[in-house]
Amino acid sequence: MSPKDLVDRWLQDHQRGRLSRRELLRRLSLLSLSVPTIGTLLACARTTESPTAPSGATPAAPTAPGEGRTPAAGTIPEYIDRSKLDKELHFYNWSDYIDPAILTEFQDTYGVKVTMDTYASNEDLLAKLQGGASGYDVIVPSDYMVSIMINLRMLEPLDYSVIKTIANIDPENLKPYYDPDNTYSVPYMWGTSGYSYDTSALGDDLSSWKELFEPRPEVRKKVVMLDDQREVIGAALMYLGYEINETSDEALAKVKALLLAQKPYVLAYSSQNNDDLLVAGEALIAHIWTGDALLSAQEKPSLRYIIPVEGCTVWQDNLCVPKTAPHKYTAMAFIDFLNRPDIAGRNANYIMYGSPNKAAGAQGFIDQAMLQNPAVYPPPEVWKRLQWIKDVGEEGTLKHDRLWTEVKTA
Ligand code: N2P
Repeated sequence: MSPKDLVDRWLQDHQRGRLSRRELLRRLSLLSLSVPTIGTLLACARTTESPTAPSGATPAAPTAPGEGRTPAAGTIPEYIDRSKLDKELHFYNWSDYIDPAILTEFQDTYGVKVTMDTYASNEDLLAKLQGGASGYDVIVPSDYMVSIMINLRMLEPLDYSVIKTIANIDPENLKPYYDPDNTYSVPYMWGTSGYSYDTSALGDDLSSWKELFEPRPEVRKKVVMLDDQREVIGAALMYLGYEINETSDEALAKVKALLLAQKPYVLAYSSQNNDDLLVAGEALIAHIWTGDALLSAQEKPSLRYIIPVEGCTVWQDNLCVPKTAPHKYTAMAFIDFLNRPDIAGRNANYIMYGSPNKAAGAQGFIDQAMLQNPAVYPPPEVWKRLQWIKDVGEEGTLKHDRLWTEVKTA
């Protein structure tokens, strides 16, 4: 079967509901098609999907001055100097973390070819950059990784004469602890790291991390943990009653014992396939990020995402420009584009994460179902049990690295 026939068949399967959007995307990316080709294919696929755009064709007027920088689709804002735009941009992003049609739209509008590579953890991103990868223009580190990269002088100050759409970001999400003046980072998406489980197999009342760390017999070998050292160590620390940035030898010894005892029951440590394993029924419980949890629940409605009673991490991922970026001005223009309310809203609906873009919500670009979903936007009483991962310094990081290696290689 030719690649074109294969793609046609996948599109048909997708339109008939036999292939998820996520799986379609994954298969298309394996074919090494260019971003615009994938975008076009997905756009075709979408025309027959139920619309994700907000109901009511005309978005409401902006609610406050400063909110509402929404240039007409297909135009470059007047404050962007076109003569400074390069022909290409390299984007290094988490996997499944942008609607590919948005990349196509940027490419078509700005005449910039976007190439995207993906990573699965903050530590992978850091290692890649420290290993000498100098071609990336825009990266998406989480909160604590922004702190680490600022300290290592790896980030370029952002140019707010270009990123004017910063005005669309909720002040609540700006001036974060890790970059108090947003000198180096603009919030992209945020979420939590709880777990999803199959209610059809396990009932409705699971609530503790115990279900993963000391699983009941029917769940053994059906547990998936994120492949992420700060997330897994953090969850174990919380389960044991510590705070997630604890680095004392005593606490970490207990974490190690817990993770080693859990390991025989773990089917996989995976941040990219945890949702697929749940949907396929190979896993019954998985440590997971909000958006991946919601996307998999669309495919398998018996899946439920919870924030455990002991609490879990909350994080905010950010658009940043490495000091080594070859196309810095274009990187700033791309970040400006991603913060347009219509673009940010479409993106949040597609990847199903919490959006810091207040204007996108106010102008009706984020689905009501998302805005009202307590799994995406937790109520105040749940917020009380959320904790931010912080940079634990060189010594703390070394201890975490060692612990994680010991668990993974055991
Ligand atoms: C989405 C990646 C989420 C990022 N697959 C978690 N910080």
